[in-house]
Amino acid sequence: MGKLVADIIVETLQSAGVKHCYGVVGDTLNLIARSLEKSEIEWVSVRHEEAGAFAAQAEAQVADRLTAVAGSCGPGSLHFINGIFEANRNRAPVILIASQIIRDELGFDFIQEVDFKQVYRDCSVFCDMIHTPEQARRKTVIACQTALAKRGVAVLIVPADISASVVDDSIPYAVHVSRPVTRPNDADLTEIADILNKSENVVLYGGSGCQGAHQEILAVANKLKAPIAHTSRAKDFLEFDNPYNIGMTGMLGNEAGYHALLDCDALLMLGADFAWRQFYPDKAKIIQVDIDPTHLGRRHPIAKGVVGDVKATLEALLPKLVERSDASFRAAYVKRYAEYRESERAKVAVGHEGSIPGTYLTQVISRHAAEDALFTADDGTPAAWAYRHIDANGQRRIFASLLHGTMANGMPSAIGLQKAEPGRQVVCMAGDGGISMLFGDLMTIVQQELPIKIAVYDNGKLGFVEIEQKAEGMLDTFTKLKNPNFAGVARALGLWGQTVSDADQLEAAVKDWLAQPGPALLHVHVNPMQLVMPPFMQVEPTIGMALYSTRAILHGRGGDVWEMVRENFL
Ligand SMILES: Cc1ncc(C[n+]2csc(CCOP(=O)(O)OP(=O)(O)O)c2C)c(N)n1
Ligand SMILES: [Mg+2]
Repeated sequence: MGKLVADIIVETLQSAGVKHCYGVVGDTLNLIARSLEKSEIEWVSVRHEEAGAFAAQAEAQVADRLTAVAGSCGPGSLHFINGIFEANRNRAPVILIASQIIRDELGFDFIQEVDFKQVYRDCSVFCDMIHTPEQARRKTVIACQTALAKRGVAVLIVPADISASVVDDSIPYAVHVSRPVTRPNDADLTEIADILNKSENVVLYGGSGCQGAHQEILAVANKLKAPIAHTSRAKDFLEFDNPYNIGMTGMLGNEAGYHALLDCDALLMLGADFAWRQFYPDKAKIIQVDIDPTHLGRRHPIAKGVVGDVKATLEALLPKLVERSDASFRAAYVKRYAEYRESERAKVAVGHEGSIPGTYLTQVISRHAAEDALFTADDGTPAAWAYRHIDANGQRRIFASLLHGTMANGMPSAIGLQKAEPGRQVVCMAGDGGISMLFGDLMTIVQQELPIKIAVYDNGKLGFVEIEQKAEGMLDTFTKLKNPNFAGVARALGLWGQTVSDADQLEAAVKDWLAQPGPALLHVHVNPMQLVMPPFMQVEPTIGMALYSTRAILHGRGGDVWEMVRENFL
């Protein structure tokens, strides 16, 4: 008996583990929509496809399962693009069903014709069209399997006449996903152990590949008396219950993490692909362990690179390491980190005249949020504050756009997290620029009845960019935002909404906001001049700030300079 191709596609998605499909329906997608409606997959209508892709990648990451998005032909499926880049860079298994005009019209510049294969080639691990109805099951299977196995986005282009076809579907192609345990061979492990055993001061540097390897990393750090630095993406996995932690390096990092990496003799990089080359040591021997062979030595020259899961590799390496007794190197950096934390904590306080610095708001949120809360943070100052001031505890997770670096990721990613984890508290830290970019999807939150808690960090500007401009010695250019009362807008859309401008009222407002049973938006006027300070004072930004200050004063804006100095240094 024949079967409708739309049904075959949806059945295959379901068998591959898809629980939600995010998108906007339309013409070429209608038959697939009908099949989805009959299936166990839940359709989540979004207002902008980009938001759907952000949601899907967040769900795919937190639930570790394939998640779908689907769009109509032309602009419908094109709109996903930025979220698809985010998904693919985050190694989130996502499948995009990009419906297409009928095959007979392809290649003649038909209305809404877009060559999705060209468009999505650079942001996917699989991108192909179902060319004939007969290959529908096999191609959908291989799309799902590739997304899951290679961890990224599969784009499946489906012409409308193909979804409407009926074919014999008797060949049992099915999705197979295997999760092998990978570790380097014994000779490589011996070589690594030799380098580490002979080096005086060793630092461990963990990236997102350290998920699930907390115990093994601590065991290695214990034997080598090594401090543990980490990337932002590894904060969730390495900061908690870790007496050897020295925090992050990089622009969001701290001086202990930064200097330890530069001062060590051997650096053991574990599942870390940190992109900024200036933060790598030049004199140390670098050993890199990564599950992706293409990552080895691609940021900085290394002494030895091996392919493996961090957990399995360290388990096998441990017996080869010689236990040390001298922990003075580690102790020095752990102490430096503790002092940094203490001084940072002391700096984070109510601003002048009861104003609210973004850092202070973040600490208050961290104090009152649930122990197992899931956080999202918009690119911009919210992400910087989240990584510096949300306390990790092994249960909490932070999702920010660290690899793609896109604005507006926060609120829609929260949608995916809440769909995946209905019982957990989901908190979004949004920028005023970020939230406005995909504002329409606040309505998705209401329509889906998702109890997401959104804090809008309203500094009246594209703050992070303004900081960059000042560091380059520029006056702020095109960064001002004329904002509405976000709480009023939220209420008009059906969320709970409240505005806070006074630090005195912040604590109570945050508690009230987090206690709301439904979706709630807290609009907070934060200090507009707060700077994100790097872990060291570089010469260029310092000169840049001086130049900015001189120019601002010459343009009669001495008040702005005073405000900046007062918010950050006094
Ligand atoms: C889609 C996109 N457009 C532009 C940028 C450049 N950019 C990075 S951060 C930022 C400012 C974000 O402003 P806001 O959301 O208000 O956060 P703030 O830094 O002010 O707290 C901009 C414009 C980007 N990263 N992504
Ligand atoms: Mg802003």
